Amino acid sequence: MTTITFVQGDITRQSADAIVNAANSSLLGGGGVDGAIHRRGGPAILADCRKLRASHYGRGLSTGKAVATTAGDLDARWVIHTVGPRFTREEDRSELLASCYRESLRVADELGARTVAFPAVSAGIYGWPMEDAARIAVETVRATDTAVEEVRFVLFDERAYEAFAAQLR
Ligand code: AR6
Repeated sequence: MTTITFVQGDITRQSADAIVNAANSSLLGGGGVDGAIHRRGGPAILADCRKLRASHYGRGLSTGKAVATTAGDLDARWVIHTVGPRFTREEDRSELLASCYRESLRVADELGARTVAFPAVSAGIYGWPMEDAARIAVETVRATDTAVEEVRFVLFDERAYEAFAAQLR
């Protein structure tokens, strides 16, 4: 039984077994939550990402996939990096966004993570409308069979928090 919780705040301040990063396929960092995770987590995360690139993801991590590294100095054991789709009105990429949540939980299960913190993947720089991003996130987690006991959505601002919390009502 997975409990879904919502908090407003900075995901890099959370304590959890795994913290999910809204990364890009290069795995080499970026802005938004990705930049924040690398800044606060320190260089060990990037070092792990570089190793993964060299060993498995020379062409980058595909959209909708997820992979784990150390969490460095964060209060977590792992960071799970997932690559959300960019939003576009020309094509429905919802399935790729849903895949980010499913794949992240699959990786969490492989690791044995019991608590996993997620940001609103794709809902920042990648432009996904927040209400739709929230619906896909919550519906997908609810429909996923996982041993993770707590999925915590960590929403950066009040608007994001409200959009996610509205999914419970
Ligand atoms: N804690 C929690 N949520 C945060 C934080 C934080 N510290 N910082 C931002 N958010 P984004 P994306 C929220 O842009 O849309 C990067 O350059 C933010 O307000 O981080 O998936 C990557 O390298 C928004 O609601 O990720 C990629 O190139 C949500 O996190 C690209 O951005 C996601 O916003 C990925 O874009």
